[in-house]
Amino acid sequence: MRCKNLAILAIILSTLASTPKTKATLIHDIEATQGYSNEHGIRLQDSQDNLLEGIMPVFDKYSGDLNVKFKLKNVGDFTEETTPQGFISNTTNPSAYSWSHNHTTLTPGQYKYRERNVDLSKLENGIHTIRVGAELDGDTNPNNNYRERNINLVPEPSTLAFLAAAAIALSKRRRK
Ligand SMILES: [Ca+2]
Repeated sequence: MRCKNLAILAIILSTLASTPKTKATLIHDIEATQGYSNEHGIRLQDSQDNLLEGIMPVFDKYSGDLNVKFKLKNVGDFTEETTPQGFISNTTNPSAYSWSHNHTTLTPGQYKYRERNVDLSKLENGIHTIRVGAELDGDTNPNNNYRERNINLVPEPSTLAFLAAAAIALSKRRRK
């Protein structure tokens, strides 16, 4: 009986050894890296190179360009070509501002940083969403291609002071 069991075991082991292993499926996948930089995969700096921290940093839109930087990585198995992009939207204007980077080639495992200085002075005051990343036809995991981050654009302090002074002056004139 024991010999029979051993014989069966030998057959099973032999069968397992001769079974061809399944080849790993090769995929196309690029990603805007989540772990990069100070918030949500997007690094924001003002014109004095100060990092804008927090979930929704406040940016004086007249104080100079906003530097938007992100990391694009090829986490798939093929060399890929893509054109990274950036978009800025708000509740009233979904395409308030956009830009494209140079055409980019990424070999498997390779990453590149992309950055753009953006003039925000023409945008409305208020909350905007910055979205950066890249499209890739046939991407196995399209959910990681873009990252988003919000920013609150405010008028320059001197404008606020001017408006406050004008309001006070108007109020005094009405009292006379
Ligand atoms: Ca992807």
